[in-house]
Amino acid sequence: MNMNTVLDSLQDSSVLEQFGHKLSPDAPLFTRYTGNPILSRESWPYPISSVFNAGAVKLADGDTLLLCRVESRSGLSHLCAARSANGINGWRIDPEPTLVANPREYPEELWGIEDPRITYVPELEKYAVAYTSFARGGPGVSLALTKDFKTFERFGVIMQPEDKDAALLPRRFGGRWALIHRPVTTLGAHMWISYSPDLRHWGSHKVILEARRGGWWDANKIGLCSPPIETARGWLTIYHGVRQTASGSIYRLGLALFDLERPEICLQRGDSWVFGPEELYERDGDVKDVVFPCGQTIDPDGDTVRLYYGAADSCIAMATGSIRCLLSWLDANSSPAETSFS
Ligand code: BMA
Repeated sequence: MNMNTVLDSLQDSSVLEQFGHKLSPDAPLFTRYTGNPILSRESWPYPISSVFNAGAVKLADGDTLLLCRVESRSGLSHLCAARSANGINGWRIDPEPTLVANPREYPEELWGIEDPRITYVPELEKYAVAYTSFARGGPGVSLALTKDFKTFERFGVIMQPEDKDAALLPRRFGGRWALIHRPVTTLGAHMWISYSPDLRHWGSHKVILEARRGGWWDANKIGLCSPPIETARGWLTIYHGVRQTASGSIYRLGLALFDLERPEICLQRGDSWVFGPEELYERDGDVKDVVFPCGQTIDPDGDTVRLYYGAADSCIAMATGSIRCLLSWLDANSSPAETSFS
């Protein structure tokens, strides 16, 4: 992908219009696939309760792989891989669970494993899967490496409870790996970054994005969605904000941009949400009013993002967006992080 060419044309509104995206704050930045949902309980080769919140990656052979959170009828979750040549239909789903909790060796997985985020790490020639492990102490962050999504090298819990919504960045910064995650501390439910020399020992923890307060759409609780997208201008990051209302919470998505070489620095943060529950499959289900992406793939044009998201904790849907348009929207609709009236 030639990101410079992409950015040269950023200011050219005709290019943006070609992609069907307008820059008005009200214009949708993501377009839902008309055949949504793309995967649901009925698609599964074995009995399940629901399938949602999938990590996503484009494999070397061109297939799209979704590592789906599957909730079985016990209520506990495991992960199951689905592969497709076009990333939309024709899914080949593993006939049995792909990665299951192993509480005997990893007691932090007693109540299942959830919400994987996948990062391909060129230095290791492996995929890193950061997922939520759930047990008596609450949710924590666990890590596993894999080459083929058949066998996994487990690292166990790398961030103790209460912590979730984690993804590894694909390369080192000053020799150290970087993990974005969302611990809940007395400070609140904010996004943090931590660094490690070996993927096992983590430190240099810093808050990188705070939940706003009061009436904001992303007040009190935010978290990383899919792994940040590397662009020439920085790490383009989709995060969720949880709005508490009298009739429950609403999970919506916002955008932020972090410095390419110092990913703890937030360069821009959007002033409003850019995607939220609207369609029936997002508004109604096991948990109402939830859109929850854990992964995306980028098309060969280097610009089109396919966002895979769990809808209402009941099925998996897909929406497309344009990296150029998302960055341009941030330019037009963000304030510096420190002046965000929180
Ligand atoms: C979050 C996570 C997600 C879930 C969402 C809505 O806290 O547990 O897995 O999709 O809540 O229920």
